[in-house]
Amino acid sequence: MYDRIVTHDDFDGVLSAALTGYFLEIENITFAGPGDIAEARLSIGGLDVVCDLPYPLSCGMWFDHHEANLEDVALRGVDEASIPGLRFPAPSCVRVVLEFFGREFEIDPELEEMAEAADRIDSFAYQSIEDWRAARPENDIDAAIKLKAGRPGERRDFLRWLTLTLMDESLPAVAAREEVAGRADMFRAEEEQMLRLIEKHLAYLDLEKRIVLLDFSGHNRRVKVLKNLAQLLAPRALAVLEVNSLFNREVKTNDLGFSMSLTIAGGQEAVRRDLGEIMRALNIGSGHAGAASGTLRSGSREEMLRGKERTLQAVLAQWELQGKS
Ligand SMILES: [Mn+2]
Repeated sequence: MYDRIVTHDDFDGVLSAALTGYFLEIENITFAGPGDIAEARLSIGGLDVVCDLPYPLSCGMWFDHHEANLEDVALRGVDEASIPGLRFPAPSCVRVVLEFFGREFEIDPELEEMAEAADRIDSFAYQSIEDWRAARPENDIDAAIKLKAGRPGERRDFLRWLTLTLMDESLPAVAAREEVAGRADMFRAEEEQMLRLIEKHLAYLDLEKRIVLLDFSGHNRRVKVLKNLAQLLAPRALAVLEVNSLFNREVKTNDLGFSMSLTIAGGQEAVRRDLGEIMRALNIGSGHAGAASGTLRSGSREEMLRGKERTLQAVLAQWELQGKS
């Protein structure tokens, strides 16, 4: 009935595809990002099962856990209940997939463990920094997925192999495979480099040092770091705010991207912050409570520099305001 799975190219997407493919006996997998769907860069039809991605123009079956994607479908006037598959807000898409197939098949404990791993990784739900960095099979697999380096097509081939292997083997068995361990080691070397770059730029937005500020807008080339790593250097910070220049192809523009996320400590604070609300209050973007982003467009370099300062102060003011309510 279905002959292909189109899934998100992250840990949750790979596991969602492995489970869906296992139950529906599909081995043809295509990987995509949310932007590929939003901009319709892929042709998707009635024979496709879509996992962990926004709803395309149409598809055969859809599994998702992102609340914003459900709201989008409602806004487009599509009757969500008429789409085969299952959607509900959950920490991971694997959770949704398992719930769906659990209605028809018996779910063994190994699959439940996969859902717990996907929940932790996709919602960044950790008790502490040690808990986040702990040696767990899922963390090795996640690291191997995140590695971007390699010849063209190498990552896609790896993701396809990984998905098929996860249909037959447990997380610990897959994590022990040489293909996974080798890529995980390479990713950890990349992480070390990111940490060094973060260390060089580490500053704070506020005097109390609750918000780490990583301003890469002085760079003439695109900077790619995982801002989550900043909390290894600033374990008591509650949030990380990253500022980047936006590039048009390889040309730096006067536009700035702001992205902000709560640290593990920030997620555990008694005063719950909503970063999406901060971006909306500034009218530069949106997001959810734990992570949000925005864009500031400027006509000149001077305007950009003034706009950046104004925006940083406004973010801090909104943060303080939320702390009082
Ligand atoms: Mn997901």
